[in-house]
Formats: sequence, structure tokens, C-alpha cells
Amino acid sequence: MVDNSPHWSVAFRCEDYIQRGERQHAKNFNKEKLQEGIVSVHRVRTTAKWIFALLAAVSVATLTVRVAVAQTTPPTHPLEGLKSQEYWVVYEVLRATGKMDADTYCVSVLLHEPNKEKVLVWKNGENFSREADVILLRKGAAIEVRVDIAGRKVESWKERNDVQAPTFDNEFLGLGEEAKNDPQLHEALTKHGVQDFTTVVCVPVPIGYFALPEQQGRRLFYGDCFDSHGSFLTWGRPIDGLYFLMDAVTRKVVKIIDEGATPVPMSAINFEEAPAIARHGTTPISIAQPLGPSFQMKDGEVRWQNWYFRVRLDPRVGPVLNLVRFDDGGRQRSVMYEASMSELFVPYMDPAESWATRVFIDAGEFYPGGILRMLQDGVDCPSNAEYIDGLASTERGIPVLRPREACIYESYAGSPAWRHFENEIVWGRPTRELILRTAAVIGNYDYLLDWRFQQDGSIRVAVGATGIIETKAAKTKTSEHGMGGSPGAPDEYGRFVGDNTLGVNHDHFFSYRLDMDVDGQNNTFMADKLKQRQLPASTRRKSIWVAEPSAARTERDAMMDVQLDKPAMWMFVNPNVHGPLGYPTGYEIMPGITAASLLDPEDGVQKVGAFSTHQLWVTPYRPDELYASGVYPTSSKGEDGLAAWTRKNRPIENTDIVAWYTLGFHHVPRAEDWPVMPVMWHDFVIRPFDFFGANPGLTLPAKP
Ligand SMILES: [Cu+2]
Repeated sequence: MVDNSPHWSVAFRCEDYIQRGERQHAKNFNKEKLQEGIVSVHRVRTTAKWIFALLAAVSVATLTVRVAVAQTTPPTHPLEGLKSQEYWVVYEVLRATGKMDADTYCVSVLLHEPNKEKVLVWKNGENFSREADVILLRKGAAIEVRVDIAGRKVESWKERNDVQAPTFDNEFLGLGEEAKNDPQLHEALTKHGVQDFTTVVCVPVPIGYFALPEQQGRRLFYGDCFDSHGSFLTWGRPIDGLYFLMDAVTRKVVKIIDEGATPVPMSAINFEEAPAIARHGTTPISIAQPLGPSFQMKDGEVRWQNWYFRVRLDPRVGPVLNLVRFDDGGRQRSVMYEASMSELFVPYMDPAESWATRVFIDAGEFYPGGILRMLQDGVDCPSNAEYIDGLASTERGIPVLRPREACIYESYAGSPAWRHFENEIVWGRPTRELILRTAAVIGNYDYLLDWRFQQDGSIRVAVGATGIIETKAAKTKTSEHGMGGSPGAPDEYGRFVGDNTLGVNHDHFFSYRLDMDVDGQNNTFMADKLKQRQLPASTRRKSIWVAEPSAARTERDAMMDVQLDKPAMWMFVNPNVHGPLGYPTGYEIMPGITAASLLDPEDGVQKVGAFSTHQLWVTPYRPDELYASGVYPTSSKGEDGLAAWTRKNRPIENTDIVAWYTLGFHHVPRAEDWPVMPVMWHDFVIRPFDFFGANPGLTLPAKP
């Protein structure tokens, strides 16, 4: 038990880091972390290196004892993320079935959320169930297993031949290595000028929708290759025009599409080596919170000022917030039961055979191993941030520690919460906010996922897209006509971002699942439409606009699009609770700059990413409706997910409802996006609307 425990892997990591003198890592393994268990919080402090070394050495010396304590720490809340020892129980239960042979991979282990009704009445100290949903992959077939963790037994075991399981790194990278040895692909690569195969990387990945009849009942991946000669990474070095289909079960290349050779672009891509040039005249700036943070976080429960919420880091969708409440005069009032990103949809816009299937349902296809990656102190989060470690599992179901997957910190930007100037006086109050940040990294792209809690009762949800854009090789060095987009031109479907390097047009769509529980479970969605009203000749005006509230009775009534000429306020109200002014208490979802898909609804791609059709959807709460493109988007025909569920046009009035917001943007690449993209932020706001009787920031102190 001890030798195999994940905590021992922590010990080895810790010792290893210390031996290597890595201050950054060593300082994170402080005493507090070891005491709190494997998913712990650690504060980054700026103290002399030897103090860290000393502290870390003490930690290592006491590690065995403390670890033994940590292993026995059970979850303290039904919505706490799976703990490492729970992953191990799942592992042992699966092994005990005798069915976990070498061909059976454990693709996914996720917390199966407990019954919502039970969670809402659960009291601290009471027992609760713990279950995990597991997806196994055996010779192309998906197997769904539910494991009762507390009972240490398999609850259900269901083999599925109608869906494709998501993929994991070792599956597609292993297939890529084998593809390189395929004689036909080898020959095709040689024709494309490859002489040294050492630096060639082939990457077969799942097809994001049902694109080819051959996909029926088969686990087919499409692949292309890169030559990393002269660079750290392969992005920007495509061996273009060569594309292969691979059967992930037989591990054979089944088809090669060769559109003719285009030389591998050689534009400068080693951004890691760009020399740092001091910005002239820059003076020091400091962020300090000398008395420590003013939020509290324990076992996933966060409290900051009037806000209370739970956070867990889910391998599939990243940070999941639960039981989001606001303390209003000593009463914790519910805003949301649950909130998280639910799916991503990234279709590329080049009709070439080798590009047409480049459509990524990024979370649902690629989440095994977890979508979140490590944050870097001072780059991703400021020095006053605290960090949260995560857990994911390998393809054998073994838990792995993922240090610093989230950071949480207070941000003070010297901005007003409110202000007014009159009589030569500025009346006002400064504001600060609490930011929970993670970075989802899926292949080339990095998405910063922020939840920003504000003192006025609002939550700003933001996505910062950065990383590396996908590129295609061009025979010409630059644009010949200087405009882009001309029919037949090399940059018809994108733009040059470097020499012989084309950034291909594409979209990014994110679906956020927001289980609104405003002052209780039963809510109604109101679209308050702002409409022009013509006025009679007896008035001085020809027209004004008026707000016309209308309650959505069914799902179809609640499919909302952002239209500047038909504005509407998207309100989630509790018709059973009225505020001091007589209105139902409510929260509004205020869209930010966003986008709708421009694809044909009958396009197979769009059927899978159909959530991108509308910017807002509302569904009745169903515990199994969690992912906007369904549980298994890989190679799917779009028969699961938001568009499919809402076809039933179910009633949604005065019942438990869930909002789905689509944040999206079209991406026409530009020179400035290369070789690494500046962070581009998009956001939306969830804000109180007649939830309070007055501005909740009224009583803010004069000092932030
Ligand atoms: Cu992009």
C-alpha cells in the first residue's frame, strides 16, 4: 500500500525538486500542504532560498508520518473532488473485476455527482455517497462503469458499441510513432522531401464528427506530420498536403491522401528564445498583501467577503463551482448550484481534404489526463496568489498529482466600485475582486478560464485565448496581392502570419453550464425585450423604447441570440420570492462580445457543435445533461447535447432550470498572433437584478 501510494510519488517529487535546488517547486511543498493532503493549497512566499530549502528539508523528514495521516483523510463534502485514495479504490475495484487486461484502458475517472436534492439538505458531518463514473476503452469499444467508492463495488457495467471514447495522449502519440513506420506513409513522406525521420512527428487524432462512412463502428483517427528540425515545438512546421487515416484498433494506416508536396515552412517560431528587451524607463511595480489573503479556503470551500462557494477541479471541464451564495445581512442566499465550462468547439475553415476534418470538440474529445495545466507564479498569477493542486488519472486509472492547476487571489486595480463628483467632492469607494484562474491547455491552444467575483454581487466569467495557432504551409512566401481572401489565392482561407506560413481561419466556441438557483431551485427565465414604441402626435417624441418582459414557458422560447436591433435582457428570476420593491428576485446573464456559428446547420460539424447556434439556451435541470455536445462527441452525429435535448421543447417555467451561455469568437489570424498569440479576452457577466434592495457596494469601506 505504502509503496504504491500516490503520496509516495509526492515524496519523490518533493525530494527530487529539492535535490535539484528548484526553489519554485520546493517552496510549494510546504508543511501546510503535507498536512492538508494531496489536494492542498500552498502559498507562494518570497523569502530567501535557504529558508525554503530548510523548510522543505523539514517537510521531507516528516513526510512519511504526515502522509499516513493524509491518506486517511476522507472527503468532507459530497461535492468535493475525488481524492487520491478514492482514485485508488476505483483502481482496485476495477482490477478486482478481473476484466482489466492489457488491452483495457481507463480513459476517464470522474466524480459522479451526488443527487442534488440530497446535497441541498445535507448537513456537515452527515454521511454521503461517493461514486465515480469511469470510461474504459477496450479494442475500440467504450465501457461505462459506475463505481460505488464507499461500498467498494461496481454498480453498473455497460459496453457501448455506438459511441467513441475520448482519446488519451499515449493512444494518439503511440499511434503516431507507429504511423511513421508504415511503408506507404514512409514513402509519401519521402516524396514530401523528408530525409531524416528522427525529427518527424506524426499526430493522428480523433475525427470530431461523423465525416466519413468508414467511421461507422470503427475508431478512425486522422493524422498529419510535422518536422521539428530547428525548433523546440512542431507547431508551424507542417508537412502539408499529406494526410492519413488510421484505425486506432488495428493500429494500421488505412488511407493516405496526398495533395502534393509543399515545403515545410521555416518561419521563425522559437518564441522561447526571443531575447528579453527591457522597456525603456520601466520602474518597479509591486503587488503585496503583507498580512496574507483575506479569503479563506478549506476542503474546496471558499469564503471571501460576502461570497461563499465551493470549487473542485474536474479533469473534463476544469473548475466547477458549486453552491455559490452571497451573504445578505447574515443570510446566505443562493445564486447558482453549479457553474462550469461545459464544452469547446473549434472548427477550421479550409475545404482541403487534409483540413476539412479539423474540427475539435476540445474538452469531450481530449480531456483524459485532464484539460488543466500548471500555472506559473508571476506569469499567470500575481505574487499574492494561492494555488490549488489537481488530480487526474493515467490511462491505467492511477492518480497523478497536478501541481498548481488553479490560482486564487484578490486583485486591486485602483478602480472605483462606484463614484460621483459634485460640489467639488468625489464621493466614491474603491473596489477589489477575487479571481479564480485556471489554464486549459488542449494541444496548441491555452485558454485561461477566469471566475471573477465582485463586491457588487456580480461574477465576471472570462476566457483568455493564447498559445499557438494552427498553420498550413504555402508555396509562396507572402501574400502576392496584399489583400487576402481572394479566390484561388494561397490565403483564400486564412492569412499569412509568417514566411510560407498560413494561419487558417477558425472559430472558438465555449459553452458554459450555469445551474441557476436564484433564492432557491425553482426559477423562471424571462426575456425582457426592448422594443420601439411609436408615440402619438400629442407627445413631443415620435418614439421611445419600452421593456416588455416575457416568461419563457418552454426551451424553444429561451433560445436567445444577441441581436443589436432586437435587444433583450436575459433574466433568471425566482417567481416565488419577491424583493422589497415587489419584483421577483433575479440574476441577469449579460452577454459580452460573442459570436454565433456561420456554418450550415446540416453540416455534420455543426451538428456536433450545435450549441454554437445560440448564445443562450435554457433547459430543465437533469443530472445527466452536463456536456453541451454530449458525453461522447468524438466522431458523433450530434445525437446528444443541447440541440438534441431541447428538441423535446420541455417546460422550463418555475422549475429547476439550467442556463447555457455560448462565448465565442471567429478567428482570422493576423501577423501579431505569430509565433505565439497575445492573450485575447472575452467575457460575460452574471449580475444581480433586483436580487438586492440597493447597491450591495454601498457599505464598502473607504480603504480597499
Ligand atoms: Cu484561434
